[in-house]
Order: sequence, then structure tokens, then C-alpha cells
Amino acid sequence: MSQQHILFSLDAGIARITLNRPDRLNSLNVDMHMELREAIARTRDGGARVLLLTGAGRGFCAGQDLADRNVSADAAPVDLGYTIETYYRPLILSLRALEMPVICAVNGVAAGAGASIALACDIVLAARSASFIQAFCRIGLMPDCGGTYFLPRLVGTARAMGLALLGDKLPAEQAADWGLIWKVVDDDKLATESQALARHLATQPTKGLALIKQALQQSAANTIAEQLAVEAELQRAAGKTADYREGVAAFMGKRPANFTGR
Ligand code: T3D
Repeated sequence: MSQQHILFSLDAGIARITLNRPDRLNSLNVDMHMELREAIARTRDGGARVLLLTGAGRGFCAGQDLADRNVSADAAPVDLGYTIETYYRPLILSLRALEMPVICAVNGVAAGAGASIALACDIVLAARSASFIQAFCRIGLMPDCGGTYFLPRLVGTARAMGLALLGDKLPAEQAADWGLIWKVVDDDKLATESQALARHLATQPTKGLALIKQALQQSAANTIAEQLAVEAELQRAAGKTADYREGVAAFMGKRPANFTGR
């Protein structure tokens, strides 16, 4: 696959995608979207048990590449709905649907769609110097890529409104304090900590983890009765996995489990 704008590797169950346009703070253009799409498909189909997403250079992702648009006064209006539908919506949905944990290691600023992409991941680690910016309002747009879905659910409506209407920089530590992300680590520890987390998750019961992810995603729209039904259905599936048998056998045998992801 082409790797002009991203780097992709798959090794020992760990798929790794690095957004790689550091001189543009890894902002997204169409080619990058297409490479990402292919990398996520290879992650899904290639036996990976965890995906680790990060950025090259000093930024994680500054959202849409604004130089990719002709918005001069005499140009025809750009149909942003088209680009959202064609590129961003499938990207967010594919990350959410991956049947494995997706770790995001936010190595620097995450702005606009870059922030939303991070929030679409399952476990977000950020470098202490990183930040999150709902930059959309600064250019007359509104949060997209699930921003209006993730923000109020993660930090509540008051903070979501403030972030989205003001576009202020939210430092990583405050993002963790507010519950927007999982954890902050020192800058020089981000690579090793995120890799260690990926290594750990790649040895865990992958199907069970995928079911946890699915259940928590579904809970956002469900009543307690509906969610109990979801839990029953998904637990039924978990109970049929080889890793469930192995987990119980290992517990009873007082030995470490050897999960295969099946
Ligand atoms: O269009 C659609 O399809 C709709 C979808 C929209 C989704 C969106 O994401 S809309 C939001 C787009 N993103 C932004 O508005 C953020 C723009 N960037 C910034 O505000 C700042 O760059 C940051 C706050 C993220 C970081 O600031 P700073 O001072 O650390 O870096 P910088 O100097 O601004 O940026 C470094 C370089 O990257 C610079 O290029 P240069 O001057 O060195 O040649 C800058 O122009 C470039 N860059 C940064 N962000 C983008 C970008 N180039 C193109 N597009 C960008 N988004």
C-alpha cells in the first residue's frame, strides 16, 4: 500500500498507524484519507489485535488540510457535507467498528477533526505538552467527525459548549482532569507507554475486548432495559469464545492465561 502520508506496520498483533505530514501538523488531505482507509482495512483483515494511532513530528493532527480547499471570494462554495460524508464519516465509523481496542497516542496538538479522531479512539494517552483545540469555530465551522457526539458525552454539555464555542486550547492535563482522555504521560514516555499498552492489549482476549467496546458504545443511546438486553446478547457471544474457556481454566489452574484472541 502507498505510505506517502502515513506510516503503517503490523507486527505481533499490533497495527501501528503514524500520521506523517509533520510539516502540515499531519492535517488531512484526500490522499491521506485513502491511505488511512487502506491501513484500517489491513488492520481489520490482517490479524491485528490492537491498533495504535499516533502522529509524526510535533503535532498529532491539525484536522482538515485547509490548503486543500479553494475558498477564495470568486470560487464556488465548497460542499463540506460531501467531504464529511465521503471521507470523515467512514473514517470515524471504521475506527469505532474495529473489533479490537484502538489506542491513540496524542503526541502534540490535536485540532479540529484531529481532536475528534483522537476522541473516536478507545483509549487516549496524551503527551503532557499536547493539547486539544476545537478549532472549527475559529474558521466559521462547527465540530464534526463526531465532535458534537463525543464532547458532551465525555465532559458534559457546559464544558462541551465552552470548548466548541470558544475554540480555546485545552492542555492535555486538563483534558485528563475533565475525563476527555484516559491519561497524560511525560512527553519522553509517550512512545514507550503507548507501545507497552499495545503489547499488553495484544495478548488479551480480543473478542471479549471488542464486545466491551461494542457494549459501551451502544449504552450511549440505550435505556437500562435495552442495555441489559445488549449485555445478555454480547455476554452470550463472549461465553462462546475460546479465550473465555482459557481465562477460567487459567484462573482455576492458578496459572497465567494464554489468550489467542479467538
Ligand atoms: O473542509 C472540510 O472538509 C470540512 C472538514 C473540516 C474538519 C476540520 O478539521 S476543520 C478545522 C481545520 N483545522 C484548523 O482550523 C486548525 C488550523 N491550525 C491551527 O489552528 C494551528 O496550526 C494549530 C493551533 C493547530 C497549531 O498552531 P502552531 O502555532 O503550533 O502551528 P502553526 O505554525 O499554525 O502550523 C505549523 C504549520 O502547519 C504551518 O505551516 P507553515 O507556516 O510552517 O508553512 C501551518 O500553516 C500548517 N498547518 C497547521 N494546520 C494546518 C496547516 N496547514 C493546512 N491545514 C491545517 N489544518
